[in-house]
Amino acid sequence: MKRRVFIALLVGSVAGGTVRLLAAETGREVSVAASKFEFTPDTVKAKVGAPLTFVLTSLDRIHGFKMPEFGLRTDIIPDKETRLTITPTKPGSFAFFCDVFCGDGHEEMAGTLVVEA
Ligand SMILES: [Cu+2]
Repeated sequence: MKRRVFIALLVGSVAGGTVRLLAAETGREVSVAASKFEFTPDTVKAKVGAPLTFVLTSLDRIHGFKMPEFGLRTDIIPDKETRLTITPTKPGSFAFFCDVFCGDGHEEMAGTLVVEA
């Protein structure tokens, strides 16, 4: 009897691990193109608890992609896809912006991640 309970727990924990593994995957993908001096699109929607992968490309030069609320940043390099996966844990609007100086309009180069519950 004890042995049967132990096996049931083992299966349960393996199943739980699989679910966590899936949740850690890339989820929905959203392509965002960086160019002087904008992100296209500049508004991206996400859902709490659902992984979202930004697929970042640059149309001209090196840009940056920074999301302070998520503690993330990356360079966006021309002719290369840069992927960044997040799993939002709370609803709200969160800024992302370029943090590599790219010219006179650099300060305006920003967008918003809108996370819905
Ligand atoms: Cu810039």
